[in-house]
Amino acid sequence: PRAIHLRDYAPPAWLIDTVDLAFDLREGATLVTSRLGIRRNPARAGEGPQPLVLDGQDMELLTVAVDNRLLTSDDYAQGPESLTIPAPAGETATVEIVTRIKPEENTALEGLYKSSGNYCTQCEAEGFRKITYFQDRPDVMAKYTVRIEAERAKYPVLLSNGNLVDQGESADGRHWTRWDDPWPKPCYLFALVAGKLVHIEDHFTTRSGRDVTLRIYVEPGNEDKCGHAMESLKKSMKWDEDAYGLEYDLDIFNIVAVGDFNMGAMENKSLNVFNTKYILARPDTATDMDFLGIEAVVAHEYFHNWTGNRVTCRDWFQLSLKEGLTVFRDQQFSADMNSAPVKRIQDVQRLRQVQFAEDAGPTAHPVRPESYIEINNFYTPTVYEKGAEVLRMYHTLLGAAGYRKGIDLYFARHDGQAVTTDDFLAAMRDANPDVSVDWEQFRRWYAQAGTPVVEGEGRYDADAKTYTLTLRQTLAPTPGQPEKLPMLVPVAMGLVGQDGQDLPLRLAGEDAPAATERVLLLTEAEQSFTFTGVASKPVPSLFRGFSAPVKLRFAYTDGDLTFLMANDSDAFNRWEAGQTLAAKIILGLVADRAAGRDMVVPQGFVAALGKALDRAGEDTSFAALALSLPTESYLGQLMEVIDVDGIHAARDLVKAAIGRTHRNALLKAYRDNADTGPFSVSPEAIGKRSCKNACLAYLMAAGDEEGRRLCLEQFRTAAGMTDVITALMLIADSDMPEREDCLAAFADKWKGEALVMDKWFSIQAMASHPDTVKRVTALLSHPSFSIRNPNKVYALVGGFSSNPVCFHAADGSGYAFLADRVIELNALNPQVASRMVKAFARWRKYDGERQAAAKVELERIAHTPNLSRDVYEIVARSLE
Ligand code: BAL
Ligand code: ZN
Repeated sequence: PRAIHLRDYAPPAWLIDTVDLAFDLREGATLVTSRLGIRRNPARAGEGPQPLVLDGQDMELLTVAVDNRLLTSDDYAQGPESLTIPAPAGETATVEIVTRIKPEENTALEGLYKSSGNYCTQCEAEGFRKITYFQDRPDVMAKYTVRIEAERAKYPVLLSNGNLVDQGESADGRHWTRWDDPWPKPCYLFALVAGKLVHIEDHFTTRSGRDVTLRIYVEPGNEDKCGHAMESLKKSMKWDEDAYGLEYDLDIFNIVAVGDFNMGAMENKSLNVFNTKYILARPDTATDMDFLGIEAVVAHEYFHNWTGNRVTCRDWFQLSLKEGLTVFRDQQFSADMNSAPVKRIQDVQRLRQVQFAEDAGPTAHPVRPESYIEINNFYTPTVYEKGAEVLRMYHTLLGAAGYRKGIDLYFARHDGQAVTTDDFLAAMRDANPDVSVDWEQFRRWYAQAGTPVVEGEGRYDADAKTYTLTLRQTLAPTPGQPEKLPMLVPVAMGLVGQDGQDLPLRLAGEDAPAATERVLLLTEAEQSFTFTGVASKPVPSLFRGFSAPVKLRFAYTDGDLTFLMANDSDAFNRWEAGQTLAAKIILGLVADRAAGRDMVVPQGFVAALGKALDRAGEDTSFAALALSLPTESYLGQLMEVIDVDGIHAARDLVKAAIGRTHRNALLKAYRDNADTGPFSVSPEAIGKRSCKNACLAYLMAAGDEEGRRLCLEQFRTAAGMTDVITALMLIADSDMPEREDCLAAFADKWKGEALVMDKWFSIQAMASHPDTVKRVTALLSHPSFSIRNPNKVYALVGGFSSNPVCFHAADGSGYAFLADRVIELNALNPQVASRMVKAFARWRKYDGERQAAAKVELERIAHTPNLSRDVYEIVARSLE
């Protein structure tokens, strides 16, 4: 397969101004007629006549006409993935193409396909080329009209982008609708839905008085699970007006939820298509995390209407232009709707878990990649989550008002255009001429892959009353980037005095003390900052709010960390201090075990966690996070060679010690937070549930009899899914005799609810039992499982491949299981196969025996006939 390079970008020879599509949906063969109004691109005026080269795949070409003249097959050239039409004579032309496609056979779920008997589309990134021949690239923006015709009884609802402008009946029980989207858009935002769907409806009045009809379409029976998504949509629309001054631009906004969907959701203009996972929620079927996920994803897709749709990407290397920005916007929104520190901690947990891991492996790539083989492989944590951190750094460097000026200038300059991350940076820079930031250096956040490491040390001079902070940054080589330059790293920080209060911060040479928190700019490989007038030795609090996506290595003592846990005025860093201490303790135990020494949990650490428990009543959500230990996979990232069993054993031992030592306090906190009143997803109610369940987990880890009784009781009697599923997860991970009965009872109750059954699959896949691989293999034949449904694959196969112990079983059985699934999926759904194979990417971080087993499986996949571009790219990079 051929790589595509950013450096080869050239504007298209032809622009497409209008697209008129007609879909004749019929089982077995759907006809698509596409009428394109094309125009020579003035940007390439000097180059003489250019042919019109269109992308197309997996379809039958029936006819091609240019300016109403039918071409013969001698007139055009058809390649396996293209159609080349000789240069039309004039400056403009009309091209009409008729193709036949078979959505019923489309298991890749890209282009037009069927889900539960309904037609739907997914065109980003390059699905439109499976519907009709087209210049399938985001810098070709056109106005669309769409006619859809289908059998009325089976497909009463026929939707596309924009406004419904006409509808009627045809012969043979068929009917049709016509849609007109007045906003020019790239084809990846095209959408069509046809099916037997019901909807809920609401309205939103924009700040300029436009009445927008909001509809959420679902399969019949799910109407009662759409309320939270609708509320989230209305909140998003209001928030975007208030926070960004951005208003909705049509009279209708439709969402359709489908059960078979590769991604979470898709921001098609005015017709968002969602994975049911991010729409459907009822207290008894969805967890608090599900509710929060729905709020965030509904907001994310809505926010794309401006950041992505009105201003889109010039090419797919610019994906983070819309994704990094839109993730940052949805993070800001969720922080405003819920607890800001809790949201920040959760976002950083995710960044570390998935993005830092990506940055440290063979698939590391910059936020703006330089090349790709398959663009679907670049919808990554780096483009999304690290991209959002880059946006957050603009915000940190410019302040809220400066950031907003940059955003306003970006839209003033680029509304209706397809642009680059450089254009975005230029708008931020030009709107803030007084801010002294080296923007060329800042640009390296887009260009250089890898997670910078910042090492630091502090020196207090008691006589001079100065404190000197020295910071050093390094960035390790990543594939294709052996040499790196220093980054511009914003370090939000404070100095915490011995009384626990933040000290005024005056750098040498400054007159008056500045505030007690400031942002230092680390721009050199090594830099020192000397603070004056520091009365006594402080403890530095660095990267407050996680002000840059780096790894900090600072020589804190256990005492410093315990002090920061209790005193740091920055909530994020209070949590961070606890995590750093926990990681240090657990990895120390891992080393003891590896050296054959007894593992003894230090009582100081257990006592420090007890203090967090004592303060649980002050902020329950924060307490739940403060009580949680770093995950096994994150701990693995901190080791040279990941000691799978050692990490698991040490972490379990620490959990059990905490559970035993603080038994009474845990039981009390559990009971204090047991009653959350009538169901609500308020931050308070969620906080109480997460605190209670964190306590239960420790009691279960200690094998406490009362804890076990409470867990069973919670599983059997709780009304909400958060409590039920947490209890079931703890039971499934235990050796309790009730384990099998509980799992069976849950499946029996929920067998009709696909999303709930996904939870059941993933709980079993993630249990750290020796029989997990056998169980997961057996579950492939369960009537509720289907390898063709992405959510099921993510739950069972994806759940298993994130199981830190069983997937990495020393005998290689976990690796063999995954390889079998990847090979099976490769033929059905390459995108999903590729997501699954990424679990192998960090195979070189494990011991020799595991490396050998993983390599065998990667090579087996590499030799699979008809390997998709998607899987090939990941496997090839992994084996390099
Ligand atoms: N654009 C793909 C789905 C999303 O990021 O919103
Ligand atoms: Zn997005």
